[in-house]
Amino acid sequence: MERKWWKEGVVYQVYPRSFNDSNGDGIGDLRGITEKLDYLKDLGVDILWLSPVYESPNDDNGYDISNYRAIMDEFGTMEDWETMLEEIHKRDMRLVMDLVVNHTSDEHEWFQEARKSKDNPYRDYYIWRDGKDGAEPNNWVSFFSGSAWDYDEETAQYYLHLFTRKQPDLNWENEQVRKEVFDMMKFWLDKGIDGFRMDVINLISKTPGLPDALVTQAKNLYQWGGEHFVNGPRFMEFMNEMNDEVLQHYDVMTVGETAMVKPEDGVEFTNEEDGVLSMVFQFDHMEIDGLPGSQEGKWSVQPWKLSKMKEIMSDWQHTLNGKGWNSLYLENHDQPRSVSRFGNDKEYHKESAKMLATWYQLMQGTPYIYQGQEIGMTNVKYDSIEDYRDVEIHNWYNEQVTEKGKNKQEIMHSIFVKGRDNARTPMQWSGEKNAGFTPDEPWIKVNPNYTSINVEDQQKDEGSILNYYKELIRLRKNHDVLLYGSYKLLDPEDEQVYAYERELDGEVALIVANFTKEAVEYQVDSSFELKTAQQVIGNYPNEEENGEQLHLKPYEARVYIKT
Ligand code: ISL
Ligand code: CA
Repeated sequence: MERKWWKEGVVYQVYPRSFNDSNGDGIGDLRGITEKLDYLKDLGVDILWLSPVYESPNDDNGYDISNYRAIMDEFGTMEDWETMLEEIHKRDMRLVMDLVVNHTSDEHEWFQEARKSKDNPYRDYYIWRDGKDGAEPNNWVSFFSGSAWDYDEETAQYYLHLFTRKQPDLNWENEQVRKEVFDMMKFWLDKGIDGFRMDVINLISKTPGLPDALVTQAKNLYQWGGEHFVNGPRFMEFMNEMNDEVLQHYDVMTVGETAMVKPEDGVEFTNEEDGVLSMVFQFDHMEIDGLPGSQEGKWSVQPWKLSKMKEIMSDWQHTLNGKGWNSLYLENHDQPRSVSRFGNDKEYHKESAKMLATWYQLMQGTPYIYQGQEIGMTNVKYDSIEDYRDVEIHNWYNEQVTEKGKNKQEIMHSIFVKGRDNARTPMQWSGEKNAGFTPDEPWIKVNPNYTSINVEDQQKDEGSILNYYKELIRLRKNHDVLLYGSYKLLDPEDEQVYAYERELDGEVALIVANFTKEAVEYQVDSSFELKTAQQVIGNYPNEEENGEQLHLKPYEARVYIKT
């Protein structure tokens, strides 16, 4: 396995709108990020990934870009951005920018031109079709509810948008579009950035003719059309072109956000010989508490089993070992908070947050930390739908409650558990007003628990989640076995303890994590020989164990290394 800086580093995702407000307008900004670089350096972070900071009308908080080469006014200026980059590099950290090129904003100049007339030179930058029998060109459902098509009066045609109607899909079949995207990528790379996180990149190629999706949910008007755009026919061709034209000329990392891919796809996309990305974000473990197949499945709240989690994670670990490279994440700006989802955000808040960190960060791959995860920020419950800001949440609520008359409590419950705003509440810096995020009204309400969960308190507390993260990050970097070692799952059927081993050149690490609030006896596979190993980290004080039987406390995690 080739050594790479992006395999050894830890990535921290910043959602700029909610990170730190430097000028008191209630919105996080670039100067706010620069102010916190020492905090991030101290945490041990090597790479920063910024969610989009480009000019945008913010229908989808920056994932709808109206100018790829300009900074959003609310976030600051290009100069602020350049200062931030300089300060990042000064601290030996790197910057990864978000690349959103499946779609633009409808306010992008290209779309403004395109919609003017059928023979406008920009028309073919997007995907336009005539209606079919007085309705949409096909039956695809949008990721964010309703049809994936919108009718444009001006030219009496429909345009495709897999996300909101203000996010028209770019037509990647058009060579000119690809050239524009590649030029824009060079623009940022030449400014000195260190990589891209590529938004829904495996949706860029659509089946020619855009055929109807199979009707899988007859009760619904629109159908999930993934078979016609997930890893579409020309996806690899486009990515190879992007590599030839752009990426191979720079020392960068890339991470593709690729929903609905299997480990075999992960190998194809990330292998060292002819892969097209450094790594991908897979979603199998994020779908464990929903139903597969469509976006609607996400909103269904399902119980999950540890044995299933083992199957998913181990499948990715085994299949990519020695061939590709994994990303390791439990949270991002689209997902609920992991301590609320997989841990215990009540009496075992601290223990379970540390356990989860230990468990996922020591697998093979590059760990990602989402802002606030390092202090165990939790899900939020707003009383009123009005307090939510996310377009996906509002579309879902309107469709289900307003249009279909579904039970309001039930829909609000799904929003509490799965809604994206769980991750978007302001970063909790201190116990001061508005969590120290902003002096005035924040754009979205703070989570009221900021008085007990915040950075300032945790910095002072040696046993805090924050300090544990620091220790864990340092530990991983100091042991090659934790970076490059192989992965072996132990006890696949055990529903309480997730245990696995890493091995490199005879050195073995054992990671044990109790996922329950009960004390559990765990029998270690005797080939590990606990007696000869050393415990290197844990979320309770170290205990001398006799024999191969571990007495695990609620949500306890331990790591042993044997050389
Ligand atoms: O949000 C999701 C689960 O709730 C995902 O299905 C998400 O919509 C999908 O992973 C795509 O996400 C990315 O592209 C979207 C944007 O809204 C997300 O924030 C972004 O991460 C459209 O650009
Ligand atoms: Ca601001």
